[in-house]
Amino acid sequence: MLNQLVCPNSVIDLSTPQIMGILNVTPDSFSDGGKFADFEPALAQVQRMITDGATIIDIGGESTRPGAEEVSEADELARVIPVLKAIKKRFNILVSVDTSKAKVMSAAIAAGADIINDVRALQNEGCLAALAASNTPVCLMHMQGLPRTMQNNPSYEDLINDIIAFFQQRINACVNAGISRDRIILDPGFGFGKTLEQNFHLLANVSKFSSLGLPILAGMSRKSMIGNLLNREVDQRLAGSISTALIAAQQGAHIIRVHDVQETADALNILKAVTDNR
Ligand code: PT1
Repeated sequence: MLNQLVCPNSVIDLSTPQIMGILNVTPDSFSDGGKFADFEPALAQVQRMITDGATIIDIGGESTRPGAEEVSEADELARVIPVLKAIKKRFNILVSVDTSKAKVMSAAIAAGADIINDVRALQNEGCLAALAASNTPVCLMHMQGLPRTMQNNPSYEDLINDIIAFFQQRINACVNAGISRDRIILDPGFGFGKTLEQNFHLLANVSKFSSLGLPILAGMSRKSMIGNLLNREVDQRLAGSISTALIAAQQGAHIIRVHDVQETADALNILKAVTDNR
């Protein structure tokens, strides 16, 4: 039974869907990256997400939304590691670090990261080795192309089967590198090289990924698939975001990555009451 995920210093209960709260660590979040007081707004946001029901906080220093440019290793380290340390010092909460760079992964693991979340599924140089040197779980996400150009004409032979084949290939690469299967989380990558119709086909078929026997993570919060379907700007996508979260959870997604933790927790608690009283 797929009921938990073992991290080096804790265990994540996966018997009900868990909320991963998104913490934005963009360059302008701090006036002067380094001084502890500069993290107070970020720490206040973490406190709120914990109170609202998040069990994992996801921090990332590289924007991966469509069109985004890559960021240097030095900039990413400077953005992520100090805030990670500050969070782990103040709170007893699991933290995942959203990165595709081996050096950032190693530094994050050394600084107490509980999960590595890689939208490039450990395909960059040195990443398999960085994870193999630890016991930290990793989320392998599917993306076609790279953020800057991924929305230019994405195409698949068969969307779901192509993603499953990609997962099998990356699971094999992990296991061959010494990362055991029970440390792997899978994410089909909503919005990463997929058309509007493909994103909704993916949402309709989240349950298919259960055949791989690993935890599933889904992230659709405030994304273009919601905005373009409903014709809503990014600050008007809450109802759409909650709806997608619930549809994924109902199909067995284990971890839902969201901005709006309190509202998503309410929706998931409604689902839990239905499930518990079936
Ligand atoms: C995700 C994810 C992520 N999404 C995981 N990590 C982002 N594991 C960052 C849009 O279409 O789904 N899973 N890390 C954010 N990326 C995007 C992509 C943001 C697309 C917005 C869009 O608007």
